[in-house]
Amino acid sequence: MARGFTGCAVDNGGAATTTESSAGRIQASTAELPEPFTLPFRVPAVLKPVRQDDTTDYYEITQRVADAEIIPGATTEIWGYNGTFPGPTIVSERGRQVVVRHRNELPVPTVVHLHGGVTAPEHDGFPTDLVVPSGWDATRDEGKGAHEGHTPGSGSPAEVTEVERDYVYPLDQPAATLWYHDHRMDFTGPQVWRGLAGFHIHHDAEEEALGLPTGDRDVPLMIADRTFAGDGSMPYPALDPALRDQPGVTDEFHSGVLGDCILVNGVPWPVMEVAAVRYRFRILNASNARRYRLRLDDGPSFVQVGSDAGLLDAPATHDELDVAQAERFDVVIDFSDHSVGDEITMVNEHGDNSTEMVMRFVVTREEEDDSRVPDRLVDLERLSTDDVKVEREFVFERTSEDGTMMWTVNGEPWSPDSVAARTVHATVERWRFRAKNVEHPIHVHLSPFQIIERDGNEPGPFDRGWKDTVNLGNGGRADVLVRFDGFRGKYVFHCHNLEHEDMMMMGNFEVV
Ligand SMILES: [Cu+2]
Repeated sequence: MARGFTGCAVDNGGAATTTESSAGRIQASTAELPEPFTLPFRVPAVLKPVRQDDTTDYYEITQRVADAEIIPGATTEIWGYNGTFPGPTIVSERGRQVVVRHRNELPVPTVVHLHGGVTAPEHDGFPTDLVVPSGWDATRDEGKGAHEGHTPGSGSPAEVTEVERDYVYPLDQPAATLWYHDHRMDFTGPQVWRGLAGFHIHHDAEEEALGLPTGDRDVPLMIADRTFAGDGSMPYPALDPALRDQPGVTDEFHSGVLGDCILVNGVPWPVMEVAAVRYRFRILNASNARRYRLRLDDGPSFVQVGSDAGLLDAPATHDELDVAQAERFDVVIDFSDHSVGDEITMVNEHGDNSTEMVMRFVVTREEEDDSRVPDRLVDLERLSTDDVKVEREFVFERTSEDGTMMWTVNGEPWSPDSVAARTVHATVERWRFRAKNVEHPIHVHLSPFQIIERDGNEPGPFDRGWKDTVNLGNGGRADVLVRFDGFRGKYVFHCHNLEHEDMMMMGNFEVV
C-alpha cells in the first residue's frame, strides 16, 4: 500500500489519503529508473512533408514496432508513429490543408484522432474506423469482449478497413497546440501507453504577429507517466497482452493505470539547458490516467497564453497549473531574472516520491531576446447563454451490470451505433457534465467549448479560452457552451482517462 491505491474518491487534492490525486493505481517499476535530471531534454523531430501543392501539405507516417532507449542501457519496445515516441511533430499553418497517410505495420488495428482538430467525421478517428494491419482477420474482433453483438465499423461515419489511409485535415481553425493519438475502440489506453501519441502544432498569422517566443524557444512538452519492467519493457495490465481480442485491464486497474516514471517528450525527468530569456512551452498531459499540478520550484510563474483550442484574449499568470489528461496549456516562462547556473525544477504537487518531479531547467547562457507577451492576445468570440437552444446533462459514473463494472455516460455503456445527442448544425447548446465516483476529464470531438460555470460558481482559473477537454473533480460539475459547426456527422465525446474510455465511458453525438 505504500505506493498508494488512489482509486477511491479524490477531489482536486482535497481530503484524501494520497497526494497522487488521480483516479487509478500505480504500477511500480521493477527496472532501476534513472536518477532524475540527469538525461538531456529533447524535442520530437518535426516531420517534413513528402509533397506540397498549392493548397495542401502531404505527410506519410508508418506506425510500427521499434526499439527505443528510454532507460539508459535498456531496450524498450514501443509502438510508434514512424517508430518514435513521441511521434514526429507535424507543423501546419492556417490556410493550408494537411493530408497524413498513415500506414499500419503494427500487429493490431489502429485509429488516428487529431485531438483538437476540426475535422470531417470520416477523418476524425471514430473508434471503429480501423486501419488494419496486413493479414488481419477482421472477423476475430466480432462477438468478443464487451462489444458482443456489434459489428465493428457499423454505425460509424465511414467503414474503412485498409492497411493505410489518408487522413484529411482542413485545419481552418485558429493557431493551437493539437496532438494526434490512437483511438481504437476498446484499446486506446494500451496503444497510447505503448507510444502512439505525437504533437501537431498549428499556426496562424494572428499568432505570428504577437511576437511570442518562436523557433528554438517554442517548445512542446509532452508529459506522460510510464512503468518500466526489469527487461526495459513498459508493462500494461491488459487482459489480452496481444491487444487482439479481449479488451480491458485487470480488476485493480479499472480506475486507471498510473506509472511511477515521469517522461517529458519520452525522456525520464529530463534536464533542459536554457538561456536567460523567455520561452514558450506547449504543455500537454498525454498520460492515461495521471493528473498534474505543475509548479516551478524557485522559479518564475507560468504566463498562460493559450489553452486547448487556441490563444487566450489576454495572458493569465499562474503559480501552479492543474493539467488533466489531454489538456494543453500554452505558457511563457521567463528565465530572465535568473543567472547562469540557476536550476529551476518543474514539480508535480499532486505527485508522491518519484512522481513529484517532472523536469529541470538549467540556465546556461545569456542571450538576446526580442520576444514579448502582449497585454492583449487575440479577439475571442464569447458564446452567450441567450443563444442556447438545447440544454443537456451528461453524468459520468461507474456502474455495474451483472457484476461487470463499467464506466458509463448517463448509465449507458458506449456503443458505436447509439446517438446520445442529435445537435443542429451551428446552434449553441449548453452541456452540463457531472462526475461521479472519481474525477473525469471530459473531451468533446469536433467543436471546442467555453466553460461558463463550475460547480455552480464562476469558471476556475484553468477554464479560460476555448477548451476541448474539461477536468471534473469527483462530484464536480461543469457547464459549457458549445456550438457544433464545421461539419455534420457522427462524433464521440468521452472521458480522457483512457482506461475509463476503453471501459465504455464514451457517447456519440450527431450533428445534423
Ligand atoms: Cu473518467
